[in-house]
Amino acid sequence: MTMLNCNGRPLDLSVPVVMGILNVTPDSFSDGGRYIDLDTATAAARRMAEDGAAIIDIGGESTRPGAEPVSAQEEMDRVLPVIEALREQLELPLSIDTSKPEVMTEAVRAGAGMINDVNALRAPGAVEAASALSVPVCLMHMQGEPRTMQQAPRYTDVVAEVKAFLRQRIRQCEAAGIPRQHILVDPGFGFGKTLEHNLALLRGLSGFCDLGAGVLVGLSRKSMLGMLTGREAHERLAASIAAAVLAVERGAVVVRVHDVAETADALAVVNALTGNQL
Ligand code: 7PM
Repeated sequence: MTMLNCNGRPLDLSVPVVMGILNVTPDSFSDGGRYIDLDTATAAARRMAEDGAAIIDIGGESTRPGAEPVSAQEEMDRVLPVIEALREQLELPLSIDTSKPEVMTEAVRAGAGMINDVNALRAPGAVEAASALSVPVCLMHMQGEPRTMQQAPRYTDVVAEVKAFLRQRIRQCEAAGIPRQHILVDPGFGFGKTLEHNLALLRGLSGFCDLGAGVLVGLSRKSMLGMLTGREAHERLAASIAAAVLAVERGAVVVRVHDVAETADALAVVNALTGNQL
């Protein structure tokens, strides 16, 4: 797994790395209306690369709890220009955050080197599309759908159930020709989970390592950290770093974050003390 080939760009996962989040939705890099300001969006990505990101995750569909779905065309209009520009401007791999097979295909054609799917390639045609594209994929667990998933999340044993789901998705992907070395898994913090469920998953994260796929986590600024600290999203940096450090200590190899520089510094310290002498 250590070295991934992301559409011709290497991603070295022999040490834990930072994935920077680039949301290209009208509420982020908007020009005041419904269009994305390309220069502002690409400048943010260049900054994340300078700050130590190993990969940048580009998303044009809002997957937050309660979000309304957007069309494939709308998603492509948002992300493709950004991917095309960043492919030229940066050397690091880019990831496309989408659940739609047609967006996956066009994004990889434009230069994306990884597929990050909060729906774990469950959409019709998604596994086949990802397999044909020959890029690494991240399979995330979600209970329910974004619009309603936080209404009444229920599990008997959240760690066992999320793990069983990911094991089954890995099997489906392998059956469609995606090699296991190309698969990352993600317990999906906040996606159809209460605070107790999220804490159980973080506590039990090391158990996900024996799925035979690298573990990716997204904890940055999430509402579980708001519940623990009483802070608003923009005040959750310290909590986010603590969560990232704990996740890496429990075996995560990719941490998806908003605050790249600060998280990269934290991981530099963790990485210096990791291995057989921790
Ligand atoms: C509001 C609430 C806006 C939550 C955005 C979000 C993950 C992801 C997201 C994750 C993977 C966020 C989420 N979260 N992809 N996409 N793992 N693989 O905090 O945890 O960015 S959207």
